[in-house]
Amino acid sequence: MRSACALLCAAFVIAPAHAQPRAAHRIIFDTDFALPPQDDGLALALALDSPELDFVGITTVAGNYNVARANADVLRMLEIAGREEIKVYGGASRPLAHAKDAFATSHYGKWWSDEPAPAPPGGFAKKTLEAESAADFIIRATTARPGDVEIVAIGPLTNIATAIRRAPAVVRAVRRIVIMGGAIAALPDGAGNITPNAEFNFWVDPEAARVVLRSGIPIVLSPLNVSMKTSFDRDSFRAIAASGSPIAKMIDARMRERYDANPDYHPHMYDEVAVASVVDPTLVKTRSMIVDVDAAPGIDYGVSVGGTETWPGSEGVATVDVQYDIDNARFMRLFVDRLSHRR
Ligand SMILES: [Ca+2]
Repeated sequence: MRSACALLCAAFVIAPAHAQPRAAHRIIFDTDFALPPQDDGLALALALDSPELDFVGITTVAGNYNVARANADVLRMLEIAGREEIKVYGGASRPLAHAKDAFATSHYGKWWSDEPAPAPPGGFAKKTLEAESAADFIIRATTARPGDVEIVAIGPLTNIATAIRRAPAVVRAVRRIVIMGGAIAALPDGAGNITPNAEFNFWVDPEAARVVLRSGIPIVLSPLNVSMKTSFDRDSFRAIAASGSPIAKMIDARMRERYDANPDYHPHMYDEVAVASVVDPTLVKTRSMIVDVDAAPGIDYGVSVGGTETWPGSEGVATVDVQYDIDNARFMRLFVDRLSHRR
């Protein structure tokens, strides 16, 4: 009996019945968050339902709305999902240099705004932000375990650029950054979505995008070229809505009107692709390219430029992995299955 007990006890210590396999990716989720239908909200839903991902923390940044809205919405989403254990660190309320102007205030995004956040559905969360800033958290979490932490960056890159400037050791410590940002004119579907050639996240903070792309950290770029090949159709929406989880109910309540009004409604997916490509890299095709961002004031402010060979002005620019194609049917199957808790 004694020896049997000793064996059982040893087995319990080594492999308790409730032990989970270690997630393949430990991530910091950096986001200009708002609840669905915004893509950040849908991307977080996908990430929360993907056991391949282990959240080191969530960091917020101004972009689609101001950082107050990002904080309020992400804290509430974690409560709805029952994931209050994930810590949230408030980030930059303004880009590094981009100033508010008439174009910004009359076009998409409220990164320049000081408005208080509206109450999310169900009211403001009881959960609160951590005291530490997003940039300081990124520095602490990445340098504590060099080579361990990946950043999934789906908003303007202000927090990450600030962390790099404040603590250059971050560059060697971050395993890689997967960025939703940019549009590559040299590849199909490479037009911009805020100015003719600039993608929104890079345009909000071109200086930050330039710092991050030139940092030397391994980078995967998920640009508009791949977003433009996706669609979230009504059948996929209905499958998620029918699953009845708290997050699915919230998505249903906030998106049903759009699908009811137009059966052909099929928005593109942006941040969701970045998350999905971490979960299953075979969903996308990727090529190596030299990519930089124009941060000079003028017609190309915030425009990403990518090429396969150096050209005058590109000397010393980093080479990154650029996603340029996606299997949308398989991507949407993953998205629907995860949000419907079928896996
Ligand atoms: Ca975003």
